[in-house]
Amino acid sequence: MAEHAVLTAHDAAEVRMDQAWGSYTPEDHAVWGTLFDRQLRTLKGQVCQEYLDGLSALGIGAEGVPEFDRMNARLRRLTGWEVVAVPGLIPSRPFFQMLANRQFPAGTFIRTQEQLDYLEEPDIFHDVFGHVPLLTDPAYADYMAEYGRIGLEAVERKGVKFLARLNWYTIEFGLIRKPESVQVYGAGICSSFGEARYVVEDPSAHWLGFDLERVLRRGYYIDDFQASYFVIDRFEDLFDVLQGRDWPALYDRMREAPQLSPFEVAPEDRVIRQGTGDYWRAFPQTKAKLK
Ligand code: HBI
Ligand code: FE
Repeated sequence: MAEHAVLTAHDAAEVRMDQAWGSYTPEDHAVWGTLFDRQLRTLKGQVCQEYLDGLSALGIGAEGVPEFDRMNARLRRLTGWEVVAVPGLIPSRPFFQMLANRQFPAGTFIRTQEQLDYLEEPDIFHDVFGHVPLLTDPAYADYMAEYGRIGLEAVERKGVKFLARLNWYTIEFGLIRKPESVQVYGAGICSSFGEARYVVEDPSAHWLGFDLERVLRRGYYIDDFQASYFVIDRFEDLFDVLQGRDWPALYDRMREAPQLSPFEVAPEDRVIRQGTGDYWRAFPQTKAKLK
């Protein structure tokens, strides 16, 4: 699909495409297998059980790039979600519209052997290995659909910047506190070799108790590990905290409130773990701008 057509797309029908599973090469399937094996080893012991249950419920394994049609037959039965192939990042309106309709937009290209550790755009490994397994969990699946519904309204009320932060600190980089330990659930961590190790091994980052307004006010950098992570106790809490809000009034208030840096911890933050900050003191901060 022409780049222009995707960027101007106003609704989901215009961006969805066929996965063309038959066009993956043996190298593509081998890259998937390498990433899958390595990442599962890295995640064992620190990713939440709901994620691992989702991987196996959907039959996502190391043998090769998953076929959306086969995966969707199982996913639809579990939570009514389906994975839809799109050319890559799509405009906010169709993105939120698809989530509200329980359709997860996933890129179909896969990174090359040379790009194993980092790539700009989310590829099918990030989208499917990172995001899809938790869509089998009913509470998380409900949150994702509700997030889409609220996002659709946010497009009209200039709230997308705040919804992007909510996405970043939950769907992409969220942590969940279980009786035995704080564990990973965010797709950006689940699909990243480096960040999955950083979160667990490196004491630099702050772990803060999830609070909607602290999240909506906290910026983030897209091209480095996080300086702060937010921790929830249950996926149901994510859905519950979205209920009964006057979102336009909240966006106005968040625009007026001082924006929070990811590096700082304030008295209003519920600190679960105070980070040392060594990581970002050691490395000059990112070239990217604060989102
Ligand atoms: N498109 N395919 C795709 N995947 C995303 O995660 C995505 C997107 N478009 C917009 C977007 N995310 C963000 O702007 C939202 O998370 C706010
Ligand atoms: Fe993502």
